[in-house]
Amino acid sequence: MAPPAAMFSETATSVDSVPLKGDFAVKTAPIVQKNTSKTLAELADSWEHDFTFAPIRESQVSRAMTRRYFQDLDTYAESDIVIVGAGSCGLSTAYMLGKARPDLKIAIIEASVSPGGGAWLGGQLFSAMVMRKPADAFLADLGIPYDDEGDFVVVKHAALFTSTLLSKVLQFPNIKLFNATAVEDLITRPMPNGSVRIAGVVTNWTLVSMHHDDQSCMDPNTINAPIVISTTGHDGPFGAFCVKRLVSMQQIQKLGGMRGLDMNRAEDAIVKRTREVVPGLIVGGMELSEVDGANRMGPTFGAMALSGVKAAEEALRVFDE
Ligand code: 48N
Repeated sequence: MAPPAAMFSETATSVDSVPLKGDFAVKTAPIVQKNTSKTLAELADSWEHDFTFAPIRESQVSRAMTRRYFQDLDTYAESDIVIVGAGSCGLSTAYMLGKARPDLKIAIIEASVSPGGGAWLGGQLFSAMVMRKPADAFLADLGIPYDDEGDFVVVKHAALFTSTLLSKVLQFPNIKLFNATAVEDLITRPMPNGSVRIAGVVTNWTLVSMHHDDQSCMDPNTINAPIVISTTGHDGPFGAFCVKRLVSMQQIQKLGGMRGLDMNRAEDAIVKRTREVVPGLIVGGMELSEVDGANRMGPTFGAMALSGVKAAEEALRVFDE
C-alpha cells in the first residue's frame, strides 16, 4: 500500500521513503545503505565523490530521543539514591557510588543545562584548579594528571577535572543524569516522634520551576528514593535548596549561614561534617556550610571531592543499615 502522499513533503526524497514506525508503518524494501560505516580515512576520500549521510526521517530522531528519556523517567521513578546537584561534590559522590554499587539505581538531578556547578567554568575566575592534599588521591583514582606543588596539586584546567569526572559518571549503566531539571520539593514520610524522614524528591523542568510566579504551576514529577544526597552548593538561584526547605518544613531550626573565607578551617569542616542531616537526607559540599555556618574556602576544591567520597560512604552506611 503506498503511504498517503499527504504524509510526505512535496519534494519527496529518498528520506521520505524511509519506513515509518507506529501507526504509519509502511512496508517498503529495506534501504540498502550506500554508505555503510566507514573509517575516517575512507571518509576523507569521499567528500567530493559519493559522500552522503544515511537517510533519516525527522520523526525517527524525535522518537529515538523521547523514547529513551521517558523510559529513563519510568525506570528512575523508583531510585535507590537521588543526588541533587551535579557540581563537584555531587559528581564525586556519584562516581564513588557508581564504582561501589553497580546494583543501585542512582538518579542525579541538575537544575542547570550544564553540569559541573562552580567547578565547571562559572565558579572560577582563573581556569587552573587547586586541590590540597590528600585530595590528590581522588584525582589519581580518576586518572587526571596534575602538577604536584608539595602540599597541594594543580589540575591544568577545571574543565579537565569536571569533564573527566562527568564522563566516568555518565558511563555507569546504573546512573542517570536529569539535567535542566530542578528539585523543587522533597517527599517526606512521618516519623514516630513527629519529625519526618526524606523519601524522595519532587522535580520539574528548571524553566518551569523558575516561572511558578508568572505561569500556572505545572504539576511536578516525583522520584521515590530511600536516600537523597543534597549537594546544591551555597549560592545561585537554587543554592542550598534542600537545607532551606528543611527550615521551611521546620525540620531544622535555622541555617548557620556560611562564614567568611578561611581555607584551612573550611575544607576540614566540610569533609568532617558531611553527614545525614535528617533521616534520609545526606548533605555534602558547600550546601553544608549553610547548615553549619562553616567558612567558605574560595577556589580550592579538595573538600568538594572528599566530601563526595564521604557522602557516598554515609549513603552506603545508611543503605546497608
Ligand atoms: O558547585 P556547586 O555550587 O556545589 P558543590 O558543593 O558541588 O561545590 C561547591 C564549589 O563549587 C564551591 O562553591 C567552591 C569550592 N567555592 C567555594 C567558595 O568559597 O566560594 O554545585 C551545585 C549544583 C549546581 O550545578 C546547581 O545548578 C545545582 O547544584 N542545584 C540544583 N540542582 C537541582 N535542583 C536544585 N534545587 C538545585 N539547586 C542547586
